[in-house]
Amino acid sequence: MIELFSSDTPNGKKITIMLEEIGFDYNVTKIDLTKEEQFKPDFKKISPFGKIPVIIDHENGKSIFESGAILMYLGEKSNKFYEVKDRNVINQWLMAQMGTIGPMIGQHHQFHHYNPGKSQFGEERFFKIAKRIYGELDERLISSEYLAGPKYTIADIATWPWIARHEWHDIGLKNYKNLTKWYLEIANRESVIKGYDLMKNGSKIPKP
Ligand SMILES: N[C@@H](CCC(=O)N[C@@H](CS)C(=O)NCC(=O)O)C(=O)O
Repeated sequence: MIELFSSDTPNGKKITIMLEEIGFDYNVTKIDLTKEEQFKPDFKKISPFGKIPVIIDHENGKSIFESGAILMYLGEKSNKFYEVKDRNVINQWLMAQMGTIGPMIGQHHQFHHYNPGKSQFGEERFFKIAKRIYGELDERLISSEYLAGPKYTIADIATWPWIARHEWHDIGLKNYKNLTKWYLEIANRESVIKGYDLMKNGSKIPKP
């Protein structure tokens, strides 16, 4: 059984989607970031930076933090969505999500969605960067069905929940035809629908 420590955020949803996709038994222990539960000493023992998501694999007692590392671990353990022969390509797109897509769109959320009017520079900068990311993903998806090639992989699972916040972005997902096609195709997967509703409160995937 996998215990997932998480909150209802894109990084959290990556892992519930993966756990649903691979069919592992899991339960979610909710970490309330608004109550600063991420800073509790017991949680910091398994998450040194005080961030969700984290898993404990109760089969072997291992704990893993960082969503990319968790996806790699679950991909290796299940032998799904992370084929050994494709790992060089998958790793590049996974790292692009971890190093660029998530952090930059995360800043766009901070300036544009949560704190509009506080910094014109921040709003403009991260709007432009987020828009550029939409364009770059759209371009990649002209020649490739999924981010890392013809197969759905952990790179798609890592990236998709960030695009699922498209309503916050105000960039106009439907203007990006290839990205929209990819987004909707993944949005229709049974496991993605289930994993998206991490809190089991009937949360529905926003369609462009
Ligand atoms: N690179 C990390 C980022 C995790 C992250 O930023 N988690 C946020 C929620 S999405 C968090 O726990 N924030 C609480 C805090 O920083 O205090 C990962 O992908 O796991």
